[in-house]
Amino acid sequence: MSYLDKESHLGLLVVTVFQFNVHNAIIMKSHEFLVVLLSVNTFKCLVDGQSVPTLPRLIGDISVAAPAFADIHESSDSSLPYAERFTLYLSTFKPFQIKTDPVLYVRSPGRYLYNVTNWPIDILANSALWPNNPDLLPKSVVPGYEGIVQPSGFLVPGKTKGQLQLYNMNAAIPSETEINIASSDANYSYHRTIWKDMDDDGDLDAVTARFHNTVEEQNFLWLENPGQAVPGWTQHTIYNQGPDVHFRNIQLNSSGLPFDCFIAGELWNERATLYCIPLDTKSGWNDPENIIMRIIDDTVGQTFDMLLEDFDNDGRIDFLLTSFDDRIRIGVKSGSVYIYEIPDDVFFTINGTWVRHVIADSFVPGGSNTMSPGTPQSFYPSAAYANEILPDGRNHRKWILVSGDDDGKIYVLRPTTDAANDFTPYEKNHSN
Ligand SMILES: [Ca+2]
Ligand SMILES: [Ca+2]
Ligand SMILES: [Ca+2]
Repeated sequence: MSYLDKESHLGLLVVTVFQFNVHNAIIMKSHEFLVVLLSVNTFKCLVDGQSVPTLPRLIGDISVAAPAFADIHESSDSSLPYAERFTLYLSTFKPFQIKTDPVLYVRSPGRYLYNVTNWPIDILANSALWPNNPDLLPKSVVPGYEGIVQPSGFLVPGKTKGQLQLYNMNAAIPSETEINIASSDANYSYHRTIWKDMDDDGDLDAVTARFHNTVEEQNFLWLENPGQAVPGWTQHTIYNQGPDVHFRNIQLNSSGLPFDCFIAGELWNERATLYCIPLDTKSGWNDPENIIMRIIDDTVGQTFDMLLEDFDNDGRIDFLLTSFDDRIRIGVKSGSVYIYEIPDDVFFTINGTWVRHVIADSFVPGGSNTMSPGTPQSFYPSAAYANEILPDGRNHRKWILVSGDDDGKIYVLRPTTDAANDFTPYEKNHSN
């Protein structure tokens, strides 16, 4: 969610929905690229127990073949006019075609909020097999580069050789700046990159997770930033057979001591996990002896994506997880969105319980060997609502947008209260 039009406080939510069969790679139906607009004019303040309009208003949809992941990134160049700082990225993939899939982009999407039928969509590149979520490449990671890192690859035959491609979006022709920093490996699927200085030399390295040959191998690793725009960065393993798709970095405490941690949703191991090292160890993440691992939850099925944010505004970061339970719970297999309260002592089972709350459930995908829900994103429905201060001095709680993934819907999860420490289920609305 970004506020792309400052004058009228219009925001843009971009969601793609797609359906694929995890094991047989069968596309279930045709696809749409949906653009959803929210406005303060149509938004009404939420009141406990009172029915108020909550669905975002659809301003249009744009046909794109096989859309997959979408994201909007903001340039750090504050000299640009506000609307021109944003770029929208959209990855696509076609499982049955053993060839590369285009990544698309739209510059300054805020300029076209009232004219979605004429969006100037360009092809950024067509050199990756099964491109996944376009992650931010901030300025200063690689000299002269600011743009995206595009991870790719999946388990579908012919699409397993993924890459981590950097693009400098400030270049006149961004595709000409393409660099695959994971070019020195053979056959892995990548989904996420987090930029973090892993060797304490002052530059940001690429922390990522990957898998190979479906369930046979997963690696959590980092790629060493060589300080220049070159391919094939040196790879360092952090942990094997653990994180494989999505993860986040966070600082946590246990017994009053600070730890640097990654929380992971391990799709193939079907568990949410915690990996930590004591802060300020000299050898850091490069000495396996430093790493303490804990399973947070292995009872919720195929864990997928996550957020680490303070969802109830009590000053403590919470852990939101989407997961698809492949056991039959409600007559059919279904997925849920959970929020876990992160304990003070993350490694202890008595004082360190990760209290789990189901904030939305009954996500039922179509077909077999499918999943739902997918990627979550928090947002405020308007700038005015985001800036409003409650009587106790806190802000409103954020709403959560969730892709239904294989069920083809878009969901808005709205907290039914602004109270802290209250994780009763959110109001769940969907697009169709
Ligand atoms: Ca470094
Ligand atoms: Ca370095
Ligand atoms: Ca909290």
